[in-house]
Amino acid sequence: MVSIIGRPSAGKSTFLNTASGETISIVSEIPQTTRNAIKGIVNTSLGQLVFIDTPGLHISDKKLNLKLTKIASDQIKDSDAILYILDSTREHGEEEQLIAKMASPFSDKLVIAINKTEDPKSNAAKSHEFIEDFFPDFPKNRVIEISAKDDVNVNDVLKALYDLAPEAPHLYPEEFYTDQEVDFRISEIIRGNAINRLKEEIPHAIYVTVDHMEMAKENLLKVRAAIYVERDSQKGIVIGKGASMIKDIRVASMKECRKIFPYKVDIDLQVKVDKNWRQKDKILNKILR
Ligand SMILES: Nc1nc2c(ncn2[C@@H]2O[C@H](COP(=O)(O)OP(=O)(O)OP(=O)(O)O)[C@@H](O)[C@H]2O)c(=O)[nH]1
Ligand SMILES: [Mg+2]
Repeated sequence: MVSIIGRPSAGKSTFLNTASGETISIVSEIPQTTRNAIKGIVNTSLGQLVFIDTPGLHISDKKLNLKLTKIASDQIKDSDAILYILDSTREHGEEEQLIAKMASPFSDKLVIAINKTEDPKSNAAKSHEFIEDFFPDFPKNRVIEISAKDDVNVNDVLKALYDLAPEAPHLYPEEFYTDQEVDFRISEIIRGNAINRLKEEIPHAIYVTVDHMEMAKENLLKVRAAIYVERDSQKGIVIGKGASMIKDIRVASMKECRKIFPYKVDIDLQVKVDKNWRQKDKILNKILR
């Protein structure tokens, strides 16, 4: 069991998708895209690694952020190894220091990946300095420069993790690449398509529910789902002019489902308002599993 940790937008979900060769976890430019501890399973000739993609750790005292941070910190203790991903295109500020401090007691089971090194803005030398400051005497072979997006050195990270992993029977059958239920995957696909089309404050203001699923035919799953926003004014933005935005989200989500499920998925998608849901424990407990 490997927990992936790092700041929001460091590339944790991108790493998981590249390592597994599947779209397990949604990726976007918007920080704090991942909200749940999502499992991705990687099987190679060396064995099985079960990754837990955690929400990016972010300093804030807002309820949603506190819950996200707790999800990540709970995972660290329970895992056999930790993959800490640093974004080498950004300054390593206070937030990064807090994560490094949180990870430092676990340096025996840690692999550090310096990500986005293919980007012209990358400053890997600075990242190495940062690592030397916070993890003195850390083994050099467990610090790896990568590009999660372009699949550079991702295999080397896997090898370093296999070296740390205990020998044990497989936790999942080899054909599994995630443990997510169908309804959760569909709701994440819809959320991913929504946040990648919406800008500014909207991505954080949405959550998605799948309210009903039914195999209508042998090869057709019918789904009723809803995108919730926080305010009436946001509803119009998600629906779009002449309902064009919601239609785009629906069609793209159905296409994506078609690629991963062995049947067609027909989605009936509505937009609803749940005022200030980010402050409601009941909703947070439902969507942050
Ligand atoms: N240039 C470059 N961009 C990357 C790389 N890996 C990820 N990104 C981009 O960084 C952004 C964030 O990626 P995610 O994988 O969603 O990051 P995350 O760490 O899972 O973020 P949260 O879930 O919000 O914590 C996306 O726009 C990715 O395309 C990389 O190797 N190089
Ligand atoms: Mg993520």
